[in-house]
Amino acid sequence: MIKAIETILIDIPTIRPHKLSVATMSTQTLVLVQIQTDDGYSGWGEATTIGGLKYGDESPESVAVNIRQHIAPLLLQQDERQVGALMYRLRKNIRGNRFAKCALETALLDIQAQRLSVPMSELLGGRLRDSVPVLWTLASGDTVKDIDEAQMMLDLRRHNSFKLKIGLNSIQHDVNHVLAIKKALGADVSIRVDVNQAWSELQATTAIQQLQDGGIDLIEQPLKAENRAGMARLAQRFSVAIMADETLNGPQDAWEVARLNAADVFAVKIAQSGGLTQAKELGTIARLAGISLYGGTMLEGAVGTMASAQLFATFDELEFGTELFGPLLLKQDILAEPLQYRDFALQLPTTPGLGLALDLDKIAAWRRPA
Ligand code: MUC
Ligand code: MG
Repeated sequence: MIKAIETILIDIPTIRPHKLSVATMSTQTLVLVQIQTDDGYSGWGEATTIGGLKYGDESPESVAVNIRQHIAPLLLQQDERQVGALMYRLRKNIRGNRFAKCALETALLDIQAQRLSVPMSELLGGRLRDSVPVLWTLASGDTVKDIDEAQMMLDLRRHNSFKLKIGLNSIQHDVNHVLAIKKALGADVSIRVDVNQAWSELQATTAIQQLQDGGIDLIEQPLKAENRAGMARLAQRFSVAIMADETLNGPQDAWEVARLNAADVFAVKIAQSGGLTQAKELGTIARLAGISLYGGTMLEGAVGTMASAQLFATFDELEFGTELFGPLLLKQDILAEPLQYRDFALQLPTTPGLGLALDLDKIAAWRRPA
C-alpha cells in the first residue's frame, strides 16, 4: 500500500552556463519524487524541466504543489502493484501535468521492478542493449570554447557526437558558428543542431540549406511546435534529417506528426511524453511510420536519466543515439555510486528497479526547505 509521496527540489549549479534559445542555465532544479510503501519499498521518479516555465508548461514548484494537492490523494492508500490501474486513474482525473505523471509512474515502476527483482527495462518490453550511446551538447555560446570542449570529450572517449544549441543569434552568425565547429572536428564527428523553435520557415530554409551543404546531420525543432505544416515542408525539401522535439507532447501528437510527415526523427522524452508507457508508444508510432528514433532529455539528474535509459534500451532501433548527459552538466551528483559513462555510452545496471544507489544524506542536505 502506498504510504507516502514526497516531492523534493534540489538546486544544483551547472559546470558552465548552458545557453539555449529559450534560456541560459547556470543552475538546474532537480525535481525528485519518492513513493514509499507500507512494506518498506521506496521508488524514485523525476520531473525536472528546463528554465522554470521558459521551456515547458510545468515548473518545479507547480509539480510539487499539484502532486501534493491534487495527485497524491488519488494514489495514497492504494495498492502500488497495480501500476496500470493507478496511471489510468491519473489519466482520467488529472489534465496535463505530464512531468508529474512521469515522475510518479517511474517511481511506481521502480518499486514494481524491485519487487520482481528485475531491471526496470524488463517491465517496458525488455532491454535489447546494456548501454546507450550519449552525445554531448556544446552550448557555451563561444565557438573556440565549444571546439576545445568537444576535443576534450573525444580525447576522454566520453562523446563522439555533438549537438549545438542555436537560434539565439542571427542566422548567419549561428550558421558560421556551426560550420566552424564541424570543420574543426572533421567528417567522422557527427554534428547536429537544436534550434528550440527559434526560426521562421523562411529563416529555416536559408539556414538549413547551408547546414546541409556543410555536412550537419540533424536539425532539431527549427520551427514553432505548432507549425507542423512548416516542418513537413522542410522535411520534404531537405535530405538532412529534420527532428521533432517540442511538438511531441505524447502519443496523440506523435500520431499527428507522423500522419503529416512532419519529421524524419522523433526526440523521445519520457517526461514530455507523460511517462514511460506513453514514451514507449511514441517509439511504436515512429517504428510503424518509418520514423527514426533519438533519446531526448530535459537535462534531468540521475533518476530521470536512468529511467530514460531503461526505456531507450528497449527500442528496436535507436538510430540517432541519445543525449542522456544531464548528470554530467551538474557540479554535484546525488548518487552513492556514479553513473557509468564510457566508450561514448551510458552503461545500464543489471540490478533491480532503476538500478541506482541514491545518496540520501546528500539529498537531505541539499534539498530546498519544504
Ligand atoms: C532540448 O530541447 O532538447 C536537451 C539537451 C540540451 O542541451 O537541452 C535539452 C533540451
Ligand atoms: Mg530539443
